[in-house]
Amino acid sequence: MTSAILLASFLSTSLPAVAAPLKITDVSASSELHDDSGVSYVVKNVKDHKQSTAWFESEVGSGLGSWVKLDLDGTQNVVGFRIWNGYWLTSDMWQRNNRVKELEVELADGTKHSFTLTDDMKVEELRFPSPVQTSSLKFRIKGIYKGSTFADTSISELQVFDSAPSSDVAVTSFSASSTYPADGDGDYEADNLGDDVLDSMWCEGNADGDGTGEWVQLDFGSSQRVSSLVINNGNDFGFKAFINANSATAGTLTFSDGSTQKVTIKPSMMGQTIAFLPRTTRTVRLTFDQVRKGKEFNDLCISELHFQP
Ligand SMILES: [Ca+2]
Ligand SMILES: [Ca+2]
Repeated sequence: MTSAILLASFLSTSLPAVAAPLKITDVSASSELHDDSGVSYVVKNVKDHKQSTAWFESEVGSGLGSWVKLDLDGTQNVVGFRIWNGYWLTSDMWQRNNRVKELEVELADGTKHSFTLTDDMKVEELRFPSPVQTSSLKFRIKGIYKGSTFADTSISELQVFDSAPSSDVAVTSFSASSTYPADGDGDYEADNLGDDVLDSMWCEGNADGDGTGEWVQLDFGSSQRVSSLVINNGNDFGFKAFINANSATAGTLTFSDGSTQKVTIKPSMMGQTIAFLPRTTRTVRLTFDQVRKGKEFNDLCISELHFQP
C-alpha cells in the first residue's frame, strides 16, 4: 500500500522536542559519485552530522531510481525522518545541483510510502501516516527539481526518529540576544543549537562585540529538571573554521526563578558535558562571560547546546 503525507516544518517545532535521532548502523546506496579534488560524495555523508557533506548518485542523467538505504539497530518504531535535501555546502551549490522532489521510502517489509518535498534550503521533517515497524529505510529518488548547473542529485543528511523521548530535555523554542545575518553558507539562527548537526550553528550578530555578554536561551515549555548541559562550542564546520571564529570559555546560567550559576567551558570542538547544581526550571539562559578570540572573525558561534535531566 502506498500512501503520501507531507508535513514540512522548521527545526524548532515538532520532532526535536520529543525525540532524538535513531542510531543508523549501516548505510548503502545504488551508486556514489567519485571523489572530486579531495571532496567526498560517498553515502556515509548522509549520517555524519554535517549538513555541508552530501551523498551524490553517479547515474547518467538526474539519477531517477537511485537510492540510499539506512539500516537501523534492529526493528524500530519509526514515526518519521528529517532530510537535508540537495547539496548544503553553500546556498549557491544548493541551487546549482538537483534536489529531490518525489521521494519514495521503502521499508524492510517492502511497504512503500511516497513524499513530495518542497524546493527550499530548509530542513524538512516528514512523518509516516502512522508509526511503522522497520529495521531499514530505503530512500528512492522518483522526481527532482533541476539544478541550474549540474545534473546530479544529492542528499546532505538524513535523521530517522522513533516516538521515544530524547535523553535531552525537550526544547520548545530557542532565542538569542542577537543573530548573525544569513549568508551564502546558510543561516545562524539559535535553533541550529538543537539539530544534532555540528556544522550548523548559532552565531551572535553584534558587529562590535566579541560575543561577551551575548546569550542564548532554551525554553522547555514547562518546568523541567536540568542537571547538566552538553555543548559543542564554536564553529564546528571544521578545524579551520573553529580556529577562525570565537568560542566561549566562561558563562552564566540563569534559570526561570532568577537564580544563576557560573560554568567554565573548554574552547574545544569536542562535545563536552558540564554538570551543575540540579534545578527545576522552564527556561535556561546561557550568557557568555568570556570568549577565546578567533584568528579571523570576531564573532562567537556555538554549534550545539542540549540540557539533560
Ligand atoms: Ca552530511
Ligand atoms: Ca547544530
